[in-house]
Amino acid sequence: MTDRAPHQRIVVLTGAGISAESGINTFRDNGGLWENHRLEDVATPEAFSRDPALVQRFYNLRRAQLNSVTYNAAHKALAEFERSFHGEFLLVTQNVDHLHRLSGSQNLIHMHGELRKSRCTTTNLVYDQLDDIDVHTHCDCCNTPTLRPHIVWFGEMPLLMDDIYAALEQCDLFISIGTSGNVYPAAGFVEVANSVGARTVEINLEPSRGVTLFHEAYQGPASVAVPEFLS
Ligand code: BJW
Repeated sequence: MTDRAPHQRIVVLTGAGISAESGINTFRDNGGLWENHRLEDVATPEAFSRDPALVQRFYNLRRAQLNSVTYNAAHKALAEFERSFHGEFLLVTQNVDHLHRLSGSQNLIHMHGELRKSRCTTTNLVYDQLDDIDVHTHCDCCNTPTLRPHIVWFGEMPLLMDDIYAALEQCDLFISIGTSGNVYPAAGFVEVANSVGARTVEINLEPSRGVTLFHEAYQGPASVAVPEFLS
């Protein structure tokens, strides 16, 4: 980033594209996750009420996949940048994997939840969850089989939105990495950043659906384009 100096408050949004080179499928590309499952069958609260075993199986498989993947050069570049940056830095990820945390990112919001967590549907208490959940798994808080994946499904409110909007409303640089811009409210963050006069930058394999909303756009694999942009 040639003119890093003027930026004091940076918000970065990441999506599935940043983890693609770590071996985690994206959602909407060829071979993406939704190809084998209808969205409505697995990623809505209604789906979970209708067939909790199917939904748990889908997430158990994805949770297990996390054991064999690690972060790539794009995650690492963001973590290193955060460590060396003296202003305010917030990384908001739509991803439910743990690769940003593993690479050392600190000020991090998982707005769509985390695969390695579960939540009690009665008390809303959140638990670390490294193993499978099945429909009989009990939570510790009320000891009933009411655990669900700690994932934000369609129709549910993403997490920590007040904190995210507060950062966006003050940022002077917004960078969107590896997201197709299909899912709201994340797809609208660029407009909030634009409205406060921030510089807005997209880094993606191809121009996203909302590319024209950004001041600058760079195309390429995240593992190359992100370190290059941040250097
Ligand atoms: C690379 C690369 C490489 C590949 N390098 N790049 C009509 C209009 C507007 C909104 C709505 C509407 N109808 C319904 C809604 C709301 C709905 C929504 O947006 N629906 C759309 C489908 C239209 N949204 C919601 O329901 C959200 N809640 C909500 O809105 O609450 C109300 C509210 C209002 C206002 C403020 C606050 C709240 C909840 C959304 C929950 C999303 N959940 C999911 C599933 C999680 C569960 C799971 O993981 O199984 O989250 S959907 C799925 O999409 C997942 C992702 O986080 C999300 C975004 O996908 P992402 O990351 O962009 O992935 P892809 O695959 O789409 O794109 C990857 C990109 O990477 C591509 O562009 C590639 O080119 C690129 N790429 N390789 C760089 N190597």
